[in-house]
Amino acid sequence: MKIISKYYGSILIIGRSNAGKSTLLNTLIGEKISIISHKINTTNSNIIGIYNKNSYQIEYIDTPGNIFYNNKILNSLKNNKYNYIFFILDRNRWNYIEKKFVKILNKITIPIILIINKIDQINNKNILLPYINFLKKKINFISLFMISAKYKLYTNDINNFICKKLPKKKHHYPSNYITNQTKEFIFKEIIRESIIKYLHKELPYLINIKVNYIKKLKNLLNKINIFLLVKNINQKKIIIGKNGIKIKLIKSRSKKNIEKFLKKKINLNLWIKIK
Ligand SMILES: Nc1nc2c(ncn2[C@@H]2O[C@H](COP(=O)(O)OP(=O)(O)OP(=O)(O)O)[C@@H](O)[C@H]2O)c(=O)[nH]1
Ligand SMILES: [Mg+2]
Repeated sequence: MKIISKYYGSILIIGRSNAGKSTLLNTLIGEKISIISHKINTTNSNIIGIYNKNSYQIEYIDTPGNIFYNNKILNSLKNNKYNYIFFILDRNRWNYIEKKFVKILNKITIPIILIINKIDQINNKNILLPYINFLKKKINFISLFMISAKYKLYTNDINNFICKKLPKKKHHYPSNYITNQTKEFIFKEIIRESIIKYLHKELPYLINIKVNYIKKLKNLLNKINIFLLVKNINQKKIIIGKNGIKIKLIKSRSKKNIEKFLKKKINLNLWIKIK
């Protein structure tokens, strides 16, 4: 019997908030598992996406933009838990935030892969060569990709490149897994994404979301009950919006995206409760 070798590796994706880390994770996996928005601090915990192809398996870990005070992530970097690090740059944006990342990265031994994202938004491509020369002086990286995570430009190259660089190792997840998050967690994240989209300022970060997922028998629709727990009546009124418009938008967008994720219709109920 022929024994097929397996290859496995783990990659941490870091970079400033809004650089497109979650967008890239979703593109690499080919499914939306990490939420995205144009506002900052969208991702608030590590999200794992798993890429499977034949004998290769890659664990991609999406992080929140602000990792500077996150001891768990900082320590994991020191402990060489990852095979590679993707440092995502938002076009040629380089200021004190990137400098803070470089300070951390220059202290560790994990190989770094630089990714310049949103190249679809760089009209003057002449800036790229000097920028790359500048980056070479700032940071020690083994490879560089220029991509558009949103429009899936050159993103396939990344998976192919990493597959070739993976060590021979047993797979960590079953081959049909795309994430290790529970369905309830993903539903919660989808709802949070809609809340961030339709509500302003800090309110989305104050709402506590509870999900109750009830699987029904064959012919009946699975039911998802969602509770948005808020502190006071004012917060409740803001979420409901004038004539209930906000809550309707949050509900219909969440339902649509959960159905897209599950690839089936659901019955979704949403309640706002004051704690
Ligand atoms: N034009 C363009 N927009 C992009 C690209 N990649 C991501 N975006 C947009 O950039 C914004 C931020 O994307 P996210 O993926 O949420 O960024 P993030 O780095 O995960 O942000 P945090 O979770 O807050 O750390 C969203 O509006 C995306 O649609 C790209 O390649 N091109
Ligand atoms: Mg994110």
